[in-house]
Amino acid sequence: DRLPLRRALVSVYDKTGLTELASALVGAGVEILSTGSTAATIAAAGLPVTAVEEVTDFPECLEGRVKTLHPAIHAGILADRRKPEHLAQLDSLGLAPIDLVVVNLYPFTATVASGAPFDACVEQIDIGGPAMLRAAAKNHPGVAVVTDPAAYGEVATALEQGGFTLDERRSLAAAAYAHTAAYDAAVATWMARQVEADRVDLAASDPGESAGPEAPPAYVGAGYQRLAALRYGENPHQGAAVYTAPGTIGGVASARQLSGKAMSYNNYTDTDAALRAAHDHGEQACVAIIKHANPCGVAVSASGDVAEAHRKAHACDPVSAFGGVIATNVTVTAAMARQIAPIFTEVVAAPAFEEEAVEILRAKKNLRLLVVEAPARQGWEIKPISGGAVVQERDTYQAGDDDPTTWTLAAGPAADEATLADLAFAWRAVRAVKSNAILLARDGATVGVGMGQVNRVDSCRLAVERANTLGARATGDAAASASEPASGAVGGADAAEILQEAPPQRAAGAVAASDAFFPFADGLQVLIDAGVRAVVQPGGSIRDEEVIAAAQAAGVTMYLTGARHFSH
Ligand code: 93A
Repeated sequence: DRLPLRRALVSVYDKTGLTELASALVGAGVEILSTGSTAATIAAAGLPVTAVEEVTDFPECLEGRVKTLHPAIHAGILADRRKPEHLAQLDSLGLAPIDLVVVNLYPFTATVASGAPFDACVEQIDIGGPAMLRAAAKNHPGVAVVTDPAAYGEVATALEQGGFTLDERRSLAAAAYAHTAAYDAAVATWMARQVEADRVDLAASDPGESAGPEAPPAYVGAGYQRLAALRYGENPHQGAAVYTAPGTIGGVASARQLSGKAMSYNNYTDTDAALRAAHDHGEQACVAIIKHANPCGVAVSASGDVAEAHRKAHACDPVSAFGGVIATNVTVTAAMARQIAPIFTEVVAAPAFEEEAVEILRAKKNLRLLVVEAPARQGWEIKPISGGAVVQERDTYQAGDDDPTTWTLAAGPAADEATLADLAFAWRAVRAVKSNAILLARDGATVGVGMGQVNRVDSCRLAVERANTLGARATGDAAASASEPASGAVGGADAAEILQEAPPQRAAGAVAASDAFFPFADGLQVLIDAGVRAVVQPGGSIRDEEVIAAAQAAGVTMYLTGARHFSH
């Protein structure tokens, strides 16, 4: 299925490897059509080249804005070789098919990064290049498309072998679409920021002295695009920058900021965790409040009232919610905004905000408002390890194991509808908690979260303790956090008022979820002793029998999911 290459369109901003490519093409008898300075470079190397203008019979015009945007070019790229009528039409129009498109685009991101003025950046938005790449990629059954000088070697090899195979053309097409998608995402993100910067005082967004480190070459080579330098990383002595991943649309990296200070490194990671938590509950309106990558509270509203979900999420742990990041999967209403306003909050992220909500929250100069559709669901998660990296597919809910209708009742009476709904909520929410994770919930809200412990029994103790004694312990914490410079908004009166809201003894009657199996019955026993009445967990321990027997003896309902959701 190799298709011979007879005619190539070459139009490249980056002239790296161009003469070598052109001479390989000419050597194999391929006719080269080319634009302005690309054609000039090829001709200067003493190689034959046909100017695009000769094919279009139309001059390059508007300072180069219109070069290849012409039916004579696009018909040549888009004609379906498998359809005789397409080829006949080309013939009758006096046109010939184009078998190979080699285009690399105007350096938009580099121009933005250089600090060029607005109009200069706009001028570097390539229009004709992406049009050809997308056309050639669409017609990959007959056309090969190349965007990266690093792939010119593959062209030379293909020429020796009589052309590209269909599989090769398909991979090239996929790479071309990933490239144009990332290119447009970079333009869209930049432009949205400009629009907002005109409306809002984003002066504080200046990252200052720090230029931030460059991403490792492998990331850049893979199409990661630098979005901005950050003031610093996890700590002030660490340089940092934010990049968008190739081909990813949406997600926190390309969020649209409506107001507030510049996003920090920790804001980005906490917002990502908050979005992931808020978007794990399907169609239900959900609010997640995150601090240091762990939830201070997650809640849904059965009636779709986002303000109610926020009140419930906040009540889980009002102390920790100070300085937290709030995310929701639905529009932030004015009512929710009024609740948030008195609480010192770093970021509010949502797919949309009511206009009045923006007005209310914009008054808080430091609060960052982000418009984000949803976190990325597909793709890879990359974690560096010394000497390399580990890569995994993203964890998502797989209906097979996460759907309560597939759970196995291992102990106690079958849950009634309301209890099962709470168990399902707890099971979805526990994925947002760093392992070992134990989460207590009732009425669609978390009431006690035990996170990040190195054994499960301590997580159980922590979850119960937080559910029962948070209000009592909170006084000291609130005073401490009020003295931190960043939490100036936490007045003593506010704090005292909110602390009153934490109802004591919430573990009794709650349901619990465990992100992985109970290796012993001891952790479960802590929950049972606290009055937890139903538990969901993956099961699969060699001591399952012992664990199930403990639940059975206490009359506690226990479901096994078969799946686990570690998050480290
Ligand atoms: O200005 S454009 O958006 N209009 C076009 O018709 C067009 N055709 C090719 N940009 C266009 N190109 C781009 O020009 C290519 O993507 C490439 O980056 C560049 C090559 O121009 P030259 O050969 O003059 O250096």
